[in-house]
Amino acid sequence: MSTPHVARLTEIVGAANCLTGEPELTTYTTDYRKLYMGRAIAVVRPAHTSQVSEVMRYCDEHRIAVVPQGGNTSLQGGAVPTDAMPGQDCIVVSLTRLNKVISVDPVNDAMVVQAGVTLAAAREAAEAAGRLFPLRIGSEGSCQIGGNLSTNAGGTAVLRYGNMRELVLGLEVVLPNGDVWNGLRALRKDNTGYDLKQFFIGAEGTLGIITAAVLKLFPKPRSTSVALIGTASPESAVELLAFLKTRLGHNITAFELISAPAMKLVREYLRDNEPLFEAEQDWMVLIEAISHADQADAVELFHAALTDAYDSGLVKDALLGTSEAHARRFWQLREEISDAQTRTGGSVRCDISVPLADIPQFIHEATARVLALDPAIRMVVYGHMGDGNVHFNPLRPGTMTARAFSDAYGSRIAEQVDNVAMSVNGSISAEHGVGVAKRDELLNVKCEVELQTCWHIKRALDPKNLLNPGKVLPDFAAVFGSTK
Ligand code: LAC
Ligand code: ZN
Repeated sequence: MSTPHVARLTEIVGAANCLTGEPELTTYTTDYRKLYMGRAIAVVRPAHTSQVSEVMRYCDEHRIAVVPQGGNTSLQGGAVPTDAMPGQDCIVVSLTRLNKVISVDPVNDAMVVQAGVTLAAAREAAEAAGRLFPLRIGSEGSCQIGGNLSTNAGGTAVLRYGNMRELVLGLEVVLPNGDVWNGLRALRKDNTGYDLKQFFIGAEGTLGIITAAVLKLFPKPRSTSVALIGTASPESAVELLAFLKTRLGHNITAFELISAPAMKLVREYLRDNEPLFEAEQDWMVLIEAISHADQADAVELFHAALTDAYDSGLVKDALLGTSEAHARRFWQLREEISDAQTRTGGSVRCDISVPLADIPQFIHEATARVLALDPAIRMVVYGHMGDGNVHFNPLRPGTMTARAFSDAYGSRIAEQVDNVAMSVNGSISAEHGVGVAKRDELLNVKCEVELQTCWHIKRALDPKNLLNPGKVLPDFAAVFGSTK
């Protein structure tokens, strides 16, 4: 379909990159779990920042809504159109072609990449220069740096290196009116006023389109030790982490909790029939520690700490990642849980965080509430325990269809679990963002002052509400109690 808008957008990016036909449109307007979908008149794939700017300026003039999209791996429906603005034209702007690593500077420990560079490609570019870019998430082959920034991605190395927000020195952003802000500074100290880049990080594309970033690099560890351990309970896992911190300090990179049903599910999905632990373990933790010492010294320290933990009863059994293959298997078992769930269908995904010490209470209370609904629900519980972040994802009983489960329990489970998290001062979205999935719940968990301030920022930057409308912020009228 060629409308005047499509014709003009085609002039900017070329016919091959202004997609209006099927199946392309549906590919970009549907999230990868196929839970969220909306309509767009076109998918536009600019080749560089000035094209993003031209597209945005045109959309501003004509009040066309713009949904920025990276690798389309959002779990919250944040990167596809909704029908938030009925009757308004909408386009998806895919950043996929902005895929260049511009420079890597191992002296300043920084690299400049465009937004469409995949996380895996960014990590490889750092590695090639003898450095580490530490963000690590399961979707690294498809997710893109722009999306990682826009959602303030977390993952399995936050314990040591922080979230994406802490891994950025500078940004380039196209604003809703098409202006380009070049903030690609590579400074570790810069107190010249508001830290503007932080507004765009975690804003899920509602304030501007991130087109490039300066990322922080780190020394590559000389050695890495991995173990999969069995532990009696979430309580002993919390104690174990505290113990290991005293022994290994800041060098624990990952401390990932896995419940028995989560492990069972992922092993079935991967068809992993190799023996694991001798006895069934109710709770497991994947632990990774790095060191800048020699491998032999680092391993000795790691094993000595685990042996002492075993002697004091915090560890029931330990599988040491003594070879690359072992370590890879343990990591695969952890990282594929999410896809195993997607493939199985019928889970309620709650991405909560609570203060570390409250994790056991949260898990017990939330589990009791879910099992009270139906004791056959499978308690797929896993996540980044070292950050207080639990993916608490009850899975349908084997005898129930995904649809029947979601209809019967979906919203009740999410509400109950989120209530328990809030009762211990937690968050209902630790790392997956808000998108549309969690948007309206913010009305219950954030105060009026905070939500109104967020809307003031949104209005200042995007007065026509063109960028990713209907995402992140609850409806203006609901926040202000009127439509003024
Ligand atoms: C994970 C994703 C779902 O931790 O956040 O596997
Ligand atoms: Zn996660």
